[in-house]
Amino acid sequence: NIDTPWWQNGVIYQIYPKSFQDSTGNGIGDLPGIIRRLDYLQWLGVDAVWLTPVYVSPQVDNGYDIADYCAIDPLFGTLGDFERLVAEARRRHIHIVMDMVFNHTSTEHAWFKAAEDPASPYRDFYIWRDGVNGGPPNNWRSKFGGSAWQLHDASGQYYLHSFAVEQADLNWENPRLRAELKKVCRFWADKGVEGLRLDVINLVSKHPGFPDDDEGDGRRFYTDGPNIHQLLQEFSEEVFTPGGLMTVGEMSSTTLEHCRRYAGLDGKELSMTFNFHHLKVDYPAGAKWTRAKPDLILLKRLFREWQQGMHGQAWNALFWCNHDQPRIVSRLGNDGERREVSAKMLAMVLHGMQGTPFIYQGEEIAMTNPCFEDIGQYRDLESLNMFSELRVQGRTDGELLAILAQKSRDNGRTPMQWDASRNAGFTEGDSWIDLAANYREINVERALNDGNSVLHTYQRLIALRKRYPVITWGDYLDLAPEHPALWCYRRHSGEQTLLVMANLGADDLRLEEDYFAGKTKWSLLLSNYGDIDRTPDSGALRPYEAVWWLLN
Ligand code: TEU
Repeated sequence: NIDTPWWQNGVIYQIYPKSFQDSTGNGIGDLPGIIRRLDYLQWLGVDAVWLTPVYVSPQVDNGYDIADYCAIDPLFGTLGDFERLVAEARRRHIHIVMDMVFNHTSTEHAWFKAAEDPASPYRDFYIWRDGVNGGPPNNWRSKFGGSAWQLHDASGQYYLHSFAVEQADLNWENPRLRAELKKVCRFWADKGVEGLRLDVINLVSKHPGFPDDDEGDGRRFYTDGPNIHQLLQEFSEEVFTPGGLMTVGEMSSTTLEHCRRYAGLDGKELSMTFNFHHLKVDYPAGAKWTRAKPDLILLKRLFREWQQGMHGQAWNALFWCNHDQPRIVSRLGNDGERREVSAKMLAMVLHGMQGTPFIYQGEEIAMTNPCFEDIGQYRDLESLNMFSELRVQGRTDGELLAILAQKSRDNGRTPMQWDASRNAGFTEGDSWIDLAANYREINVERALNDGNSVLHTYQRLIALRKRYPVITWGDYLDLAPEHPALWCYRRHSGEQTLLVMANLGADDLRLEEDYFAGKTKWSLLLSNYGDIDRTPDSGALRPYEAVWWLLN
């Protein structure tokens, strides 16, 4: 209905500009390159595009270390290119969502340069503390390894950096700092931006007194800090709501209770939240840097808890992939001979749920992890830091490369595979990062020409969400929660019932129960095996088979 905001039954496509489309031949994707691909995104049917940062940055953390929030880095083009992108997207009814990295700036930012002088009014834009016993103020660890504190020799104090040394945390207790960040939001809203993705936004309220992290591994960061909700309410009242901005908060290590408030339907804070619990089912005891098989029962339980816990209260952002995560077909599917059918299955499971689905560039053609074999192919500082840190602890290069091949953030950062030409049509120059070697077989051009491709399945799923309100508004009931391989859930609202059935495994699956409740009036909406005459009583699912049924 007309008063449903666009993001409640729409789909958002995430672009990592550095790896999407290069237009200058320098091997790095850019804004004019994105404009060239808008017709493709319109064909796909997405409602919005989220760009990860394209602001002025030294690129230590690929743009998440920002040196000027209101200027486009020449690497990606000009502000004029951005304004053209907004206009061209709007012509195609595509909203633009920008990435706001407000927990920290680059140490090259003018604010930080000024703040290096203790007498500067910008000093308390950041978090400075005296050392303790000749060492850092506490035992907090950076997400990228090492202490979260860096000694600033000139002033003799330490500054906090939850991420890289070159990413200094901002002091959100300072109202003057918050006023500057509100101006940044308004600057981009005035340029036609209609949504904001808020980077690690639940880290910005720091625990007063900065006590040692005596429980965790020093990396608890004290997420969901004491006044985080007030801070978000302030931004919502003063900027997000008046600007009509969609907001999606990236919530690192958070809880369902917090997200019911962060993403509450009352609109007091944000529109929706990303949480990451479902993408840690292959982190045994929370350890990312290990090779591990995913726990699929836990995966279903987490989705069940969040779907039911948020239903009618708050709004989920649904995703499998992003620029920090490995490719989902390699992680939870089968990126070998059953790549396409397993990728379609994973898409069908996610897109049948309540929330706003995000599609990360390349996910729609089932791009795989690149399986780099040499540490020299990696670019991500989190991965490179991990490699050197664990090597010192005696792990062999072979072991570490095997872990990186499964867990590195670079798995999602290889260039978009457009066609079978050199560098998959991404660049005519030398790419900043290697492409996956399979781009001649896995690319958009080939998928467009194959009506049974993963790409066409994504296009159908996006259209189905618009056609059946039960997908947007229905409740969620898992019909086989303890089954090790069957994922079968029911969505119901008003007079519509959708049944999603999926075989998560590589073997045929016999269905023991009658999940159709004896009803015979089910019609087949979608099958990843391309069936059109399937009936509900088949009693079995083929490997990675997924089916959507609608009760008439
Ligand atoms: O990511 C937040 C974050 O914690 C990531 O480091 C990710 O969760 C982790 O690497 C998974 O192990 C955001 C951005 O998405 C990421 O690209 C940035 O590096 C990070 O914040 C700092 O801005």
